[in-house]
Amino acid sequence: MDDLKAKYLGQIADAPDESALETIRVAAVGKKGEVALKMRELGKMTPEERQTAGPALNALKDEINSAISAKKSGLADAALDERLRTEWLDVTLPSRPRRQGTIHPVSQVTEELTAIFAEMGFSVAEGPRIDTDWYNFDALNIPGHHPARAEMDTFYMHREEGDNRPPHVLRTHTSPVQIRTMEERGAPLRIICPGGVYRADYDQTHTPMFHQVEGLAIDKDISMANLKWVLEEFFSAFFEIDGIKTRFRASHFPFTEPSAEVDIQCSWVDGQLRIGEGDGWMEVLGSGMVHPHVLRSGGVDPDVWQGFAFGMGIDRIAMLKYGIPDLRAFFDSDLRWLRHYGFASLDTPTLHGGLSR
Ligand code: 2NL
Repeated sequence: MDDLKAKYLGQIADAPDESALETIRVAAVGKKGEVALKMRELGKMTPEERQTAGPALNALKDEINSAISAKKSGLADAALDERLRTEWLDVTLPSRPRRQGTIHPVSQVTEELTAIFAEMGFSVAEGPRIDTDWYNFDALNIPGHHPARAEMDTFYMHREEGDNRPPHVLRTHTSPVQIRTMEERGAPLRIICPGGVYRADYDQTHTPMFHQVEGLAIDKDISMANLKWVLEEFFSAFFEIDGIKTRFRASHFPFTEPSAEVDIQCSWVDGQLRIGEGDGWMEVLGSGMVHPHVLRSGGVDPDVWQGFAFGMGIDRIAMLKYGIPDLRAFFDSDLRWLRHYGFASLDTPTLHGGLSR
């Protein structure tokens, strides 16, 4: 028995790894191991022999088991020490470069104009991009037969045969949001409605989705004079040029009466456009006094209230401000192009840096 003990404790001490230890454990104290074989021999012994051999075998078994588990944890400690010695991490290494996005010019311009109109008391109203043809057309004094309805190249939502819900369209302007806001909040009201709008049109100056901002001011004594002041104030702040002049030309829209198209002062120097100087004019928006039918559609009494409204393309004024030649570049482009026009990474604060007058 002492031989057995010396043999196995020696093997355990020399075991190089856990799997060698396991082989030793099976051979020594496994079900068919050497200690078990010896225990089977107890039956052949005299009671006196058994009295000493039995406990001794049990003690041997315990001793081998505890030698194995001590060796096991010794091996694990050694393995960990080895890893700690060889594996290391240089926490001073620079991180991997990450691709950085930039704010989109349309988003930036939307935030810029929102800040300017906010200073003049206009809050932002938003609404659905899919709306009924009533909100998009009828409420705006554009009846079913009106050519504007066809001219706008409207996207209509699909309807199954027998689906009798009112027709829904992708909004062709943000005016339906103005109608909804009139219904919800009533007069007086000062809002702008920026957002995406849709028309089936695609060429150098048209994309099927583009961005518009409409403005609406309703009160008891709002006039075209207020409209002119608000717009000149806006353009001076937006283009960062004091005292930009505007020119109003008589026009026609179904939703305003009278209506005016508005130009801003500009000049061309060496083929380059300069906003706010010289004696040229650049058309930038449509506007007018809200038609009484439209006020009534929004639940506002035209015998008590009156207001001005205007609409302009955000993409277009972004192109003018940042000198971007092709509208399609906005929607089919990459970061190199945006950097070319000076749009900084998102983590560079640019937002209201350009608004000082
Ligand atoms: C244009 C013309 C315009 C409006 C939009 C409007 C909205 C309501 C009532 C009356 Cl709720 N008018 N919006 C008015 C005049 C012109 O847009 O050429 N936009 C680019």
